[in-house]
Amino acid sequence: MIRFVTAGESHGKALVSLIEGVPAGLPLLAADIDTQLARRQQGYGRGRRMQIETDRAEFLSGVRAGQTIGSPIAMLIRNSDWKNWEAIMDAAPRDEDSTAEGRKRQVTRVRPGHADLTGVLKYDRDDARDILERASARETTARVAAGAVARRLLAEFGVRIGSHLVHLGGVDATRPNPMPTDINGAADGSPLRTLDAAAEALMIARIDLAKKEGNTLGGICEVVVDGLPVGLGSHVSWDRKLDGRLGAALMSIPAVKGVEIGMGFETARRTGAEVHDEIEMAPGSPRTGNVRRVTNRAGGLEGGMTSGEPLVIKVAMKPISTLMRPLHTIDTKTAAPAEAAAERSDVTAVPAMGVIAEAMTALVMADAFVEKFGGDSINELRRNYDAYLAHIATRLG
Ligand code: EPS
Repeated sequence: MIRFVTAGESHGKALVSLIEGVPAGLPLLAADIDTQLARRQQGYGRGRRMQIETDRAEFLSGVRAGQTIGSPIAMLIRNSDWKNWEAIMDAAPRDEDSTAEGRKRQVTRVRPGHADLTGVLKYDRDDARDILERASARETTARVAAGAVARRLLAEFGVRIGSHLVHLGGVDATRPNPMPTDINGAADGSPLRTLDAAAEALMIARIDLAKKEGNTLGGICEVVVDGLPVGLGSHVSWDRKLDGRLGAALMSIPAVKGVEIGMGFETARRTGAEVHDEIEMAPGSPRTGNVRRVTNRAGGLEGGMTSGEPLVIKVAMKPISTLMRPLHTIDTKTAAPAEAAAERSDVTAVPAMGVIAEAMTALVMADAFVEKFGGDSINELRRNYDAYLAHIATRLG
């Protein structure tokens, strides 16, 4: 089983990512992680914080001489902004903590749509900073670091994960047909990670307008995974079905409010003949059992298992809840009406969300891969994988 946890506050000293269950013998370099961290930092519409940070991972454990050794892999990613926040965020008690005012930069004008208010009530805090420092997009850096390890594992077996932005702030992008084979190669060259240049120009204008108006924008990204073998996941129990596992992982990304697999919600509006993918033989495709689906409206999953067709998932993100022209709220210190807190904010982070969605997808699929093929080393995993493919290839035809 591959599992991971993250730790770290947005303006704390560092972020930590701990991933466990990765077999020994996987080639892994800090550059594999840093490449993905850099991709997450791109995207038109981010604020000044992104100019402060250049995220880099340092291995603390689990990797030796460029290979995993089977033990938990811990990674440290330092926050450059820490130097500006030490007095606010340091772990040791300070004199001002016992004064009536307390530490500076307290947040009590809680933001609608954010974890601020519910967090201070639930965790019994006076300063919403204790909540927002963790309920922050910054945490997703550590997810992308863990996801980069998962992605490296899947790459050993020819699995490729890409994403592109299909909607931003009311503007739809047209999906190219055919899709480029290297989706990220094309999408990463765009400031919004979209494959439709005309839509991109409109989206950029929307972002500029929202910035001027002190507003924020949401959007939708599509994740595509190629090269998966038939039969990851299972139909037999609710918690082994991949639709559910992917849904949970992707819905846990901050500000994500919806996930669709394949045709998603649209399937409910169509007839069976318009929804289900017809099956035909495809000799010479051992990875899929020598069959294929004529269409892929199911998005690569049938009965909670991979069909061998590309996995296609859409992930919807709401607009960021820090508005520079703030919404009405209350001050939790005085209970008086107030304008919500706003210091600096991103207008949108949807392009980055696509990279985070790739990471979460990689973690779920790497877990499903290790679950199916087992093995304490990459060599053992490969033997089991090859034996499965050799068997599957003899089943039909
Ligand atoms: C964030 C607010 C902004 C974002 C930040 C998440 O940071 P700051 O409050 O320092 O201006 O830029 O995102 C990141 C730093 C990141 O790495 O994604 C928030 O409140 O969630």
